[in-house]
Amino acid sequence: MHKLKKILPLLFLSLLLTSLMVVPALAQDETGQPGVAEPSAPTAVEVAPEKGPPPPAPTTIIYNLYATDAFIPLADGSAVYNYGFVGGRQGVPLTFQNSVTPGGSRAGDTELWTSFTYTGNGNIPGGAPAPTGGPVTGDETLLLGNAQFPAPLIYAAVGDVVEIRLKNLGTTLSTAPNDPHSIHLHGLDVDAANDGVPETSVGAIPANSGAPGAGNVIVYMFSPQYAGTTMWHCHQEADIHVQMGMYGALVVYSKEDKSNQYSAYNNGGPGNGFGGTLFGWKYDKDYVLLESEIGPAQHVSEEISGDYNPVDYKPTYWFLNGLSFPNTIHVNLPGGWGDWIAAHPGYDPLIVGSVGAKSSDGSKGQKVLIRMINMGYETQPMHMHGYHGKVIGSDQRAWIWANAAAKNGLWNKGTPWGEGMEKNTLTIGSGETYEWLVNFGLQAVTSTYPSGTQTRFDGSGPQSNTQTQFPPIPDPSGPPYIGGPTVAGLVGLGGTSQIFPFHNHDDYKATNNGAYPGGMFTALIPVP
Ligand SMILES: [Cu+2]
Repeated sequence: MHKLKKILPLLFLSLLLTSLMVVPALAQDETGQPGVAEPSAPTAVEVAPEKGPPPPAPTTIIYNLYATDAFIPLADGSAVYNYGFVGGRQGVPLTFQNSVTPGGSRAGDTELWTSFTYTGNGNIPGGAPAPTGGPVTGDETLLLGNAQFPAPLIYAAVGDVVEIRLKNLGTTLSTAPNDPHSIHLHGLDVDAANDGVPETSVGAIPANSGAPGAGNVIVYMFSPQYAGTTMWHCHQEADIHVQMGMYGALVVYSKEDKSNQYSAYNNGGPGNGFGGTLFGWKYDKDYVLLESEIGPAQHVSEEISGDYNPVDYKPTYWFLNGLSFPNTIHVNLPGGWGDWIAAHPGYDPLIVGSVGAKSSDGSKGQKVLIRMINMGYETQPMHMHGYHGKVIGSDQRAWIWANAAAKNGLWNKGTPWGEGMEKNTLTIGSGETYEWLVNFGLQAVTSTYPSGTQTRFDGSGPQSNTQTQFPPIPDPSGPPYIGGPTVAGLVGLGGTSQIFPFHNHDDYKATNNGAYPGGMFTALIPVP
């Protein structure tokens, strides 16, 4: 909470209203008629075609979400105080990670807790409860103090009507400020009423401090027009609340995508392997990869309602989907990987694709769509080994210009692999998204040196590993040598001998508070 900022919203609003007063004059064209069309309905769906059957009724999808706080476990065993959200789709069984109990010491007023006690997951079989006005009641008490990091993933399809109900449960830590919260639907082109910026939209929701009363539940609605990848976050004192962890991924599927069709056998959303089509490209499975980082000093300051200057930002932990290496590759998580992914569906950061499977586009090798989202405050150069991913879009729009359409029609057939906007390193700024499509058929599951090409040393120095006039290696009677590795057959994880790092190329960000490897580091794994 900013102390000084309490007066700023009023100042901002008065400036805004002053500037709006000149708009009608500017909007007149030469005929004196208003140059601005009537605003369309905020939740309009696709316009009916002139001929043919009427469009199907839009599906209404409800998310019941709650704002609160929690202590979050980090990969090096420390714990951080966060604000965040918990909840999910109405009617879908809800599993959430309970706040850990911080322990150990805090060396200074900028340091995190050095240890924690893991307290497992909570469950609500009937799904996230519909928020009630007034005090925290019923199943809502299970969610209080258990904010998730990242926030629950939201997904829907083009043309759906999405209703997000948000209740502010408040904080459990008595020393922390009991701040208002909001939801900003970043990149969804919603109208101002659903924009979630307290200074320009419906005000943020004050915390429920125990007294009965309305005003602590707010409903946002939107109907996405474009398939793509986006994000949502709190916009109350964004310099604080975003840093404190109040953000999540938001995926809009094409209407016919199987990944959007929730059922008993399909949990829906990213990571389920049902695939779909985006910007004309078919993909077999999709992953969300949400980049962010934290500077501990601000979290410690919020914990005690201290004063913190946000320009003193100094991050020391970096995350992919809220996890740092080695947790990103399912290792060392408190409670194990099963516990974590059950509480964070759609957020698996370990990317696996089949080399030999037939793709939905008819070719060999799975096409895996990585949905890059940067919700941190820094710019991140993310680098994949072993592949060049094809950038097919960014910020909810297709990049047709970057993957020139084949001659036989715009976008009916995309640029072949090996051409177009293919990159191994993608620099993503704060607030940006990219769709990065990887063809797993371009690597094998085995990794071998061709016969006779091992590195060798003949006494006068190292020799090229392509020379063949030397004895085979190993040859105990020959010259001394440095033998290179011989790799053959299927070894290692999941029947593959190939594991490709996928990491932040600002390599100090592949650490946990300076300990390498850690941070923004995961892997691409081709499997048979
Ligand atoms: Cu907030």
